[in-house]
Amino acid sequence: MITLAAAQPYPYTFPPVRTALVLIDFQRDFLEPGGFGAALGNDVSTLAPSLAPAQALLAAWRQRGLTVLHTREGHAPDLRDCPPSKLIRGGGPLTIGDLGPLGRILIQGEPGHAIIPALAPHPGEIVIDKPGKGMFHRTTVDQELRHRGITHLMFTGVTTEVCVQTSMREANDRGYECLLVEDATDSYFPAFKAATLAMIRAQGGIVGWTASSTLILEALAHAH
Ligand code: C5J
Repeated sequence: MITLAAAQPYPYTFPPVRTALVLIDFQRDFLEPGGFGAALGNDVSTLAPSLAPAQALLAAWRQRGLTVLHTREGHAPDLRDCPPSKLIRGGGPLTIGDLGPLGRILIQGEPGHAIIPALAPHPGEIVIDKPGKGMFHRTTVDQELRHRGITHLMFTGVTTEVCVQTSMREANDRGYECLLVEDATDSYFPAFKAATLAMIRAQGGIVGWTASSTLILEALAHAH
């Protein structure tokens, strides 16, 4: 067991072999110009700071043979898994399924749907394709995690207040002990990221804990 004494709102204890590193939607569609995030009018450069901390955590998990879980938001090419309500959101010239500079927006198999090369999954890592914002909605992720004996989840990814927070809340309701890595997640709206971190820690950690990647990496390095 490892304890992060400086986690907020109070110390977080985790068993590394039962703790999955979760990387939410580090996809070209959210991080690069011409994708879904940009089509919604966002400045995608605001998501860049989280990449280096997420890479460092991924390397540490891989080095120790611990469980890694990647998610990708996207839809089948015929959009059968995309509710009409989601299709009409945004109001811009391009929507889900339309052809953009990164291929059809938010469609499985298109260039924009791929995870960025710096964080691309390795063979044996769990990859979950999800049609919604939350990773438990219409996926097998709960079975995959329970099958591996995972009880604790450390969340990274984009965007903080949308897919990351939704997935963390879903996991919290299912009994997983969840921690959001403060510097390994970003939002197009820095104020929304700050509010999400505050919401998670409030009321005695009502959704879970937060901690920096440095704190986690140092604790792992000193564990025996
Ligand atoms: C959004 C996500 N922001 N991955 N998706 O629509 O957070």
